[in-house]
Amino acid sequence: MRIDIVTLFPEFFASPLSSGLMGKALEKGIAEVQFTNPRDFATDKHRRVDDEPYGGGAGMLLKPEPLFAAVESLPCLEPRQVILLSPQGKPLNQALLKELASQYAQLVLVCGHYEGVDERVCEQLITLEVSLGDFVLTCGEIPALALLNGVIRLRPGTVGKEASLKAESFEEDLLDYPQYTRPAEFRGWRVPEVLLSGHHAEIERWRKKQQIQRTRERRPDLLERYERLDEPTN
Ligand code: 4G4
Repeated sequence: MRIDIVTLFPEFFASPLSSGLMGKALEKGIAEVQFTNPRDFATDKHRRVDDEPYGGGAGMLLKPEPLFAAVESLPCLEPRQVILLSPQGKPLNQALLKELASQYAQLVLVCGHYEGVDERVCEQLITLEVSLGDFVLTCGEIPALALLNGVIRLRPGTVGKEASLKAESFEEDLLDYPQYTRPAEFRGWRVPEVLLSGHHAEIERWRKKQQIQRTRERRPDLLERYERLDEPTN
């Protein structure tokens, strides 16, 4: 899989892409990441990439020409998605990550800045707008990095089987169960006895119960979906 990042700040990605499991995965060739800077495609002598919004208003917008030129300079592997990270996008979740990690030969991640991007970019260059949630950041680089991390994590060979199974547990619409490691007692708090018992069936039952209880308390919206999808279809 090829992943292109279109960004005014490619240096922003250096450390996250070389650290930890992401670094290992990219070293192994699990995905090929390339950077393209729209500023390199600005044609005026000041190499401007931003301009004022028509109709007035605060702040600046990314101009369409350098963004179109940057994306159009890339090789095109089909099938591909050209993704803009923006608060107006489709909410990112584990199911969308799984689709992006498995269905495409190329992902182009476009990072917005200032107050946003010209609408003609969203409509004619972008094939999918994605949001990390209902909040605003100064730049698209941080959500792009989160999406990239979530996609690479799902590629075979990045993490053990364990983690991909966990991703599937999220697709079940339940939060994770509580986990403990040694010591068995820490500052007077003991690890639940069932986890020390070695009874695998009982441990599974306990974990499922914890997942449901936790989801009910923290994310009733998820639990509703879980219970609906669990019902017989007749
Ligand atoms: C595109 C349009 C994504 C990109 C406007 C990006 C939050 C998210 C940006 C902007 C972002 C998110 C400057 C508002 C960059 N903020 N929720 N900022 N803004 O995924």
